[in-house]
Amino acid sequence: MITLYDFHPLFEGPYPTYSPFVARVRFALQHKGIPFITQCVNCGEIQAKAEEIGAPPTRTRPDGTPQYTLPFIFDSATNMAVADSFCIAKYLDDTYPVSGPKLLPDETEILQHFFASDTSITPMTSLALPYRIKVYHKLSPSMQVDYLKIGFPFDPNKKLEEQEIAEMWAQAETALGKIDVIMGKRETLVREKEPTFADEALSATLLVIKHAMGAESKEWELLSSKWHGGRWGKYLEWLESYEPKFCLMSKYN
Ligand SMILES: N[C@@H](CCC(=O)N[C@@H](CS)C(=O)NCC(=O)O)C(=O)O
Repeated sequence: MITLYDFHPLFEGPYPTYSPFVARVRFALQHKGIPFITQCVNCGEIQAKAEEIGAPPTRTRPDGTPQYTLPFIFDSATNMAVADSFCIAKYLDDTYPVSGPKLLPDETEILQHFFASDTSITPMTSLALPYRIKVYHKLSPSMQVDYLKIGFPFDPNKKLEEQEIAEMWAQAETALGKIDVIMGKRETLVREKEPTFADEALSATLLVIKHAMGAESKEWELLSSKWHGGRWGKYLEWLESYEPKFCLMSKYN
């Protein structure tokens, strides 16, 4: 059985995680129909938990020390711990080749890696500050202290002006507009009718924007049903509801 290590869920719906990187892996496991359980980790416990299960660091801090990040998984069937969303998707393809769609077909792997680690995140970049402020205020006081120690530094009590939010929102529209132009009439990024890791990365970004603005907000309504012909709402819905044939599904727990 696979254990996925995630932050404590903060939002409603089938994908309540607040990390876009964990959301990709939740999509990946769900799309491949691989049963899994979730273990929640506080921001301050990431390194200790990773070291406990043998998950490697995913990058190096500016001071040269190793940095551990969520998501990571532990697979009791193989006794393997894997960190980093892309490496996890590759591990799932390699270890469970007949389960659900292949997320990283060989000839697409490098370009998918580039897209997932760069372009897929750009629609969220300008909204990262309001999102972090929102997440901060949903956490318990002790979790808030640890949350301020990860990611970029920010003032959780900063009041953003309407004009500032409008500008951030306009930047998100521009970033998504570039992806819209490149996708053209295609409904997916790689393969018709079946998700790949690139789709999971982009839809995780959309999901986090939905969390950031609120599923009922006028901003999300605009993005999901009006921007770029209303394609993004349908795209996210497809990725959220995709069920592989002949595979067991696993619920969030
Ligand atoms: N390349 C990693 C990035 C993961 C990442 O940045 N995770 C964040 C949470 S969204 C994290 O754990 N940050 C911990 C820290 O900054 O110390 C992946 O794709 O999994």
